[in-house]
Amino acid sequence: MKITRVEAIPFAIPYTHPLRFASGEVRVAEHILVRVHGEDGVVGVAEAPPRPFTYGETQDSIRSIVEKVFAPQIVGLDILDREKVHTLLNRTVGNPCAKAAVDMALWDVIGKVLGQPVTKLLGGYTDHMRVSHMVGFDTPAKMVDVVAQHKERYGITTYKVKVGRRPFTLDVDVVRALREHFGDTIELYIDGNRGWTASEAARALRAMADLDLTLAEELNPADDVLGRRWLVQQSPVPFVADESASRPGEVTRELLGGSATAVSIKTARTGFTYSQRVYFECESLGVENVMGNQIDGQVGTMCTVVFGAAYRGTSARAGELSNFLDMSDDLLTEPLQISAGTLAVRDRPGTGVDIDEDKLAHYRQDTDATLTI
Ligand code: MUC
Ligand code: MG
Repeated sequence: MKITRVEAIPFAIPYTHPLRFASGEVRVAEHILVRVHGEDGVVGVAEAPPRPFTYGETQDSIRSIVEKVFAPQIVGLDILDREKVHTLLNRTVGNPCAKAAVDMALWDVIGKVLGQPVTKLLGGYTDHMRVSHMVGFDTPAKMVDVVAQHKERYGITTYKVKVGRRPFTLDVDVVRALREHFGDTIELYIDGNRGWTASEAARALRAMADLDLTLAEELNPADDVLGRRWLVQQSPVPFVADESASRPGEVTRELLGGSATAVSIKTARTGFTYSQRVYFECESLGVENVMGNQIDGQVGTMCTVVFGAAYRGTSARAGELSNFLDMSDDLLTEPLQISAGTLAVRDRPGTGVDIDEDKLAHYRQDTDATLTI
């Protein structure tokens, strides 16, 4: 079956609780819905969340590269010729979220055509994941409130706390307040989004030594090559590469260079195809993974759990699957449900999401229909 058409539809949905972190802030989900059409009217969907502060992509750049460069390259190819598709996409450097969305929408088409859930085509290890919730910058009292609400309402017991502020004691106070309030009923780990220097991060880790953190992510810039290695050597917990390892080659470089000891896999930037390559690479090297969140909406979150549930290693830890809860609405006919701290995959062909066309019509921003392919 051939690919007949690729659409890139910009939409905007406000957050009820904006997320603030060291490298930026998200108040409105200004994402792109990518649809890949196959013959016989089969349509696959995926979501691209632009993160200019991480990859340099914007909503306009994603839309433009998908419509003007990627669509003409892949229309006419067979849906199973994924290596040809990626060879063509990789003629353009960068643009990870745009490429990932095309890849995942294509996998959705493949699953629908084969009548199989994509999670089974990928690996089929389990049908759900435990959920980890990301908590953005705020005061200790407000962050305790956020955790209390998510624990009570959704049963979530793993939390990633955003750190990287100055002075670092602002964040240490938050983590301490969370540990004191919730005791050992929650798992806590931290993500600095490159906000601290190596020496600030080292002091912060020492100040939190008694707080039983399980992971530390991107506490300082990976470009501070020697500072990063020095920090990783003294980290008492696995040091997670997130934005510093957004493709397989970077994963190799960061791990072999001693600049990370665990890797965040984000389907939003490596799709299913390259997330598989990152996962297999980590598995071969004996390196742990966490399924990360690119502040995804529900389409993107479903893709994350579809991938994470597919493998033993990616489902071992709680995945970051809940930040869509902070959005005022979404695009699915059946919204995702987190209960007892878990999110399940759906036993249906493809990735298991159906777009509510009325909602898409309401939130889409391309009123000029001539701009879509
Ligand atoms: C994360 O893990 O860093 C925040 C910025 C970004 O690029 O992703 C999010 C979450
Ligand atoms: Mg991160």
